[in-house]
Amino acid sequence: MRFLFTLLLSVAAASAVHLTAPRAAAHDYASGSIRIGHPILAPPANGSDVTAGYLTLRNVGDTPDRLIGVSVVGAARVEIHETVELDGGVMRMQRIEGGVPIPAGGMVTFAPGGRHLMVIGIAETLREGDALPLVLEFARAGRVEVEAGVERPALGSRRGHTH
Ligand SMILES: [Cu+2]
Repeated sequence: MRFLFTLLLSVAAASAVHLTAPRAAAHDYASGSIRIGHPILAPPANGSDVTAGYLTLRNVGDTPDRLIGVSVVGAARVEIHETVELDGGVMRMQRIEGGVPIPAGGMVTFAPGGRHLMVIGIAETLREGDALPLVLEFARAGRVEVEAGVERPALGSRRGHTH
């Protein structure tokens, strides 16, 4: 775990010196009652095959749904993690098991400093402006493939990758 810790700190450090690339408008997707907002992957540190992914999930229906599976084409696996702040301000990352509920009329945010996708074993070197297919599977809305652009997250990147 120490290796991963060091790696992720260097992701945060590397992100801090990236120039902001010009971006097209945020891209959004729909499947059934689920709206998927602006899926992105943070640019990995040089040589790293691990990074974090962020997006928003909105349920515009009147029935609860659940995110039950995530994969990225070109990565070995994706875990759902949550960054929590312990007593004394120490940040720790933990894996969320059993999927993520999306309440009827509710929104679930994956963002730096909180819940995020941990993308592990990325086969190719990713740079800002690249994109990978991200496959989300919902209990009700089913399976949907979106495009996750490689982009530096806008908010709270200082805290995004601290274990
Ligand atoms: Cu994580």
